[in-house]
Amino acid sequence: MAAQQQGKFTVGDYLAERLAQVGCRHHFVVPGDYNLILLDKLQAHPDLREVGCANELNCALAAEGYARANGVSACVVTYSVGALSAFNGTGSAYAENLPLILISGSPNTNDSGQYHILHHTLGHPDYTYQYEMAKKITCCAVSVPRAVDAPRLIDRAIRAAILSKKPCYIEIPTNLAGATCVRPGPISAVTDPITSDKNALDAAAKCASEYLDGKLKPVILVGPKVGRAGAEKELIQFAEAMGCSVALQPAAKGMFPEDHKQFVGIFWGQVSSDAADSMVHWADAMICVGTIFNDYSTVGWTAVPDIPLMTIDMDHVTFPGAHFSRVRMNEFLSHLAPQVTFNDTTMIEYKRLKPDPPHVHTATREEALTRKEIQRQVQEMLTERTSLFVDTGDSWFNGIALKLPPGAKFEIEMQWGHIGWSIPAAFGYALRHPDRHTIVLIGDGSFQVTAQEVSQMVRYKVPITILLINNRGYTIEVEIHDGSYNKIKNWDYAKLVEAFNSTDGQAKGLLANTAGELADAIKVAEAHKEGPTLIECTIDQDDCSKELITWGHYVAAANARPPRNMSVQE
Ligand code: TPU
Ligand code: MG
Repeated sequence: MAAQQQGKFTVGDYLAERLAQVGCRHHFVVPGDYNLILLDKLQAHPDLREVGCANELNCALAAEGYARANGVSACVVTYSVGALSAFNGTGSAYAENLPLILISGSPNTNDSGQYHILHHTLGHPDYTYQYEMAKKITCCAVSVPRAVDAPRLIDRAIRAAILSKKPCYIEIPTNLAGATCVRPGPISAVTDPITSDKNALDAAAKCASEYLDGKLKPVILVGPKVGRAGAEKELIQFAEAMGCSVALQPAAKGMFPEDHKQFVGIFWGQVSSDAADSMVHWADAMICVGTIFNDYSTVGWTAVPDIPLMTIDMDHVTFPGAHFSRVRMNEFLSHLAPQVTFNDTTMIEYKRLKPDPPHVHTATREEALTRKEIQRQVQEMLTERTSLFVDTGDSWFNGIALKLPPGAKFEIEMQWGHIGWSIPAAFGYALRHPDRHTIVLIGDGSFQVTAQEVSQMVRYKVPITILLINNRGYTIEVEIHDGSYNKIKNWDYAKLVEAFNSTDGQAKGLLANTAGELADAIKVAEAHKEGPTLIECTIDQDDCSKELITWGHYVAAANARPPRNMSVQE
C-alpha cells in the first residue's frame, strides 16, 4: 500500500486492495483495451501477482481451480470478446460452488449516451447486455456507473460471493478504473461469516433426534458441498459420534478419509465401489450431508435413495416434514455430534459385505499398456502430497476407483462437466499449492479443448504431471451414444507440449506404449521440477472401464426418455 498512500487512490486500487484482503495472492488475466488501466492498478498492488492466460475460457477455469485451492479467486477480462468466453468457467464456479470474482472492463461511460458504436460489442449502443447475462450465472452482478459507487458495489459483490460460495461479477468502465476513489473500510465488513441462528440450530437438532428415533440402520451419505462448506473436520466428529457407515458421492471423493474405518466406498448406484451400494440400500435412515443428486451422480436417476432423507446443506437443514434456514453445515454437525446415539449396526453389516481387495495384475515391462495398468501405476504415485485432478471421460472412473492415501486431495468437476477443465484448473490450483504434487488424468478429447494452458505451466515453471490417456476419441460419448462425431484427429501430444518450450521452456513430453515405458516416464515426471511433464499413454480404443460402459447405458436411457406431454397424434 505504501506507493498507493502517496498518489491518488483509484477505483482500481480499491478493487486491488479488496482482492488482496480477501486472500487472493494471484489474479488471472487476459488483457484487452477495456481493462488495461485496471490491470495496471492490480499489478501495482504489492500482494497481488498477475498471471496471464492464453484465452478467457482457460483464464476463468484457472481461477476456478485457484478457488478450489485458495477458497476465493479473481479473473479479469475485457469486454464481450473476453467476458463471454469467461462466462463458461464462471458457470463452472457456480455449478461447483466456488467464489470466483469475475471482473470485466467495459466501454467508456460517455459512449452509451452518445450512441457510439464500439468495437468488441454487438454493434448497437446498448452496453447493458453483458451485465444482464452475468446476472444469470453469478450470485451478484454489479456494473459500476460512477467512481463514487464503486466501493459499495465492489464490497457487495465480493461479500455475496464469499458468503454463498458462488461467483460474482464486477464490471468497471475503462475510464473509471483510474478515477479517484475513497479508501476501503475494515475488511471484516466483507468477509465476516453469517453464523447459524441459535433457535434454528436447536430446533433442527431436536428434529434430527426425532428423525433418528427408532431407526436401526442409519447411514451417512456425503456430497461435494461438504468440502465447499469447509465442514470436513466436523463431519468426521459427527460420523464418529454416530458410529455408522459413511458412503461418498463420486464428486465428494477426498472429503472424508478413505482409510477411516467407517468409510464404506463411493455410492454411485450400479457403479458404486466397495459395499457402498448395499449399505445405502439397506439403510432405514439416511443423513445426506452436502449431497447433489443429479442425473450423473444417480446414474440416470436409477440410484435415487427411496427412503425419507435428512439433508444437511451448506446453510440449511431439511427433514421429511420440516425446514430450517440459517443453519450452517459445520456448526450443525458439531452441535449435533454430542446429542446423537452411537449406532454401528451398519458397520457390523459392512464387515460382512466388504469385498475382498481385488487382485491387481502387474504387467511386465514389455506388455502393451492398458487402462488397468495405468491405474495400477497411478495408484503407486499417490502420496499425502498428491492433488489428483480427473477430467470428464473414463478418467472420472479411473480416478474414482483409486484409493486415496490420507492427506491426498481429489478434484473433479462433475456438475458442470466441461471437458478440458482439468488443464487450466490444475494450473491455477498448483500456483497456490506449490508444495503439493498435482497430477492430472485426462483423455485425448478433453485435452484438445484447453491444451494451450500447458504453455502457462511452462511459463510459470509449474511441475504438474499430466497423464493423457489416448484412446483415440470420445469414448464416454461412444458409451452414451455412438456416431462418427466421436472420432477425433490424433495429435502427437508429447511433441506438442515440447513445442510450448520455444527457446526457454522446460516441459517434457513422453510417450508410453508399454507398461515399462510408463514406469520410466513416471520416474522422469517425478524428478522434473522445472515445468510440466505430459505422458501420452496409448491404449486400445476398446479398453475402457466396465463402470463407464454401465453408467453410459443408464445415462443414455435417461436422455432418451420420450416427452411426457407428447400428443396422441404424434
Ligand atoms: O476417456 P474418454 O475417451 O471418454 O475421454 P476424452 O477423450 O477426453 O473424451 C471426452 C468426450 C466428451 C465430450 C465430447 N465428454 N463429454 N463430452 C461433451 C462435452 C462437450 N463440450 C464440452 C465443453 N464439455 C463436454 N462435456
Ligand atoms: Mg478419449
